[in-house]
Amino acid sequence: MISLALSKGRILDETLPLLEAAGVVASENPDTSRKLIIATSRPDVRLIIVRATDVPTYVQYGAADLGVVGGDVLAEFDGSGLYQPLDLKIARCRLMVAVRRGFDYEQAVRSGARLRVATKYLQTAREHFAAKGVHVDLIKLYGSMELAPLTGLADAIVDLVSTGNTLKANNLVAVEEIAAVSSRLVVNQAAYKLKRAAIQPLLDRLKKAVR
Ligand code: PRT
Ligand code: MG
Repeated sequence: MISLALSKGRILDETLPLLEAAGVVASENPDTSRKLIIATSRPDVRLIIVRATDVPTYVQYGAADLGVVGGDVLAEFDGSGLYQPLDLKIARCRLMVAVRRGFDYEQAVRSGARLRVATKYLQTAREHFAAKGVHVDLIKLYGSMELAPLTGLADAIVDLVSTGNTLKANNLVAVEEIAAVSSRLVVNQAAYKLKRAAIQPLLDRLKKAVR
């Protein structure tokens, strides 16, 4: 049996067509089903539905053999034992620094003032500002980062942007790109060795589906 960990929402929505192209069809719609383990048209492949940030953990411990996870989540994950053999090029977005419209970010950076930055991406944000030589106080949030500059909690946020509509609706502007983000297939290293005969053909078909 091969288990593939996925999160509901955009990753699931964009992974299902790739899986179908690779010959794996979910036996029911995971978006509407309350089941957390979903069978597929392949008796040896099942889907496990977990929170996006939990995907690497399931794969690290081998509770799932494979997973689909955003590069943003992987960059923050400090576990080990994951192969990343394939960029699925789905759920694409950009990790950006954003501020309230009218806040002079360039000036704040030039002046050497300490910036307060709210984000759920502490590790990535820390590395980014350290590389730029900007002093920051990072504030960890778990969601709705856009609210932080509007309420005075922070001068800036580090968050994902896809259409830009959320920033616009909240009178924020992106001032810097940190990274382009897409979702990748991750594989438990031990499973890759032990179940190679089953995993490798699936990987090859997914690779084709991505192209
Ligand atoms: O939402 P939840 O708390 O349940 O979990 P999650 O946010 O971890 O999961 P989910 O499904 O929202 O995101 C899963 C993955 O999708 C992320 O890890 C990213 O790799 C990827 N992805 C792609 C995005 C976006 N695009 C995106 N736009 N994840 C989140 N967003 C959010 C962003 O944080 C911001 O609040 O959408 C808002 C901005 O969108 P636009 O279109 O208005 O710019
Ligand atoms: Mg979300």
